[in-house]
Amino acid sequence: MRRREIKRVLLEELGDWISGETLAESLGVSRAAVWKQVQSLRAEGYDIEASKRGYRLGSVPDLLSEDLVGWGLKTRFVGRTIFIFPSLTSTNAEAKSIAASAEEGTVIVSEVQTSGRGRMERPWLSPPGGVWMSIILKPRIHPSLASRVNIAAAVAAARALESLYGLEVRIKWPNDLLVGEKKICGILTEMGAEMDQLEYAVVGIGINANLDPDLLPKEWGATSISGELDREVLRAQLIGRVLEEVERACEEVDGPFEGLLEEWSLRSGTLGRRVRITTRSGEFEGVAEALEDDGALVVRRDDGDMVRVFAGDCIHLRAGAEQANGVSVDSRRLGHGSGVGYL
Ligand code: BT5
Repeated sequence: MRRREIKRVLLEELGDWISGETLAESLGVSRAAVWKQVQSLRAEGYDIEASKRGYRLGSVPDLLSEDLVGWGLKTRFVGRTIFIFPSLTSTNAEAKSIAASAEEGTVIVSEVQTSGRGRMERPWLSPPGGVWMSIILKPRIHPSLASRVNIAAAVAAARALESLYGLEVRIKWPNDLLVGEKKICGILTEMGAEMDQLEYAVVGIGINANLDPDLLPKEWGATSISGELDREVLRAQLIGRVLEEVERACEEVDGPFEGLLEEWSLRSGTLGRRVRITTRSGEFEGVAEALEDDGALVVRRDDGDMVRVFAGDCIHLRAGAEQANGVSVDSRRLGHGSGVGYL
């Protein structure tokens, strides 16, 4: 506890000297006790200088701890309870096991996942250095609108990567974040529901933060933040920013949703693009035209038919003449009348 307190005070004064006496007094311990805790913080990797002027925290290591993630976190409920594990099979599995009774906003983070999952039971490789986390949300919405949570999470993660690192991130329907054509983040939202209300949504977010993209199979076309920036980032800070953005975006999930839908559309790398869609009932090509507020992607098939796709895979084909600039994001203009099929 004392170590945690000392860490908190040093973090608050990051880069500035604080005397041993002040530290000892404010924490009600002896100066010798402060020194002992400083030694063990150093052993954890904290760069703490000591001189006649006292102590100074020079830099923060890329460690994941509840207090580093929670430090300065500006949220009302998301991330107020955080559990960090050295290893889990999957943060989504852990989150689902406690979701029904957990407080809304509870977050599960793991340094590695031994059995990380993508959609349709596909594997999600989760070595050390990444951000693998799940957030338990409980929006008061009908289960048919659960995709809104996924849309909000994608926008939130994109905002976080852009605002912290200036990365130009595009959203690929339904749940990938890409830099260029390379996947940097995947999102898996799972839910529990009653007949007429969502009980919980577990939003699993995997971000390739500090990892060498060459460790991932080349055919996946993946990248990482450190690969793009050529430097490592502080994952605790990244998690904090994602949590803040998730809370902000989620405020819109059970209200008017047009704003988020529009932002998703503007950040989309899929709309206006020629795509190949694979669903359980088959495969077809066309041009992605719009996203609807239930998460459906509207695709204009080559025969002119409009198809609404709720679940499936989407491959971006060549960026050619079909790449529309300023695609209309008003999905209502498509209507629900004849010519619009469902998949
Ligand atoms: C996704 O699925 O993109 C959702 C991934 C969600 C991962 C998070 S991590 C925290 C939480 N806990 C979990 O167990 N999962 C969530 P999908 O669209 O189905 O993409 C899966 C495909 O992405 C795989 O078949 C691979 O081709 C590729 N892939 C696997 N690991 C990757 C990685 N680290 N980076 C980029 N691509 C990867």
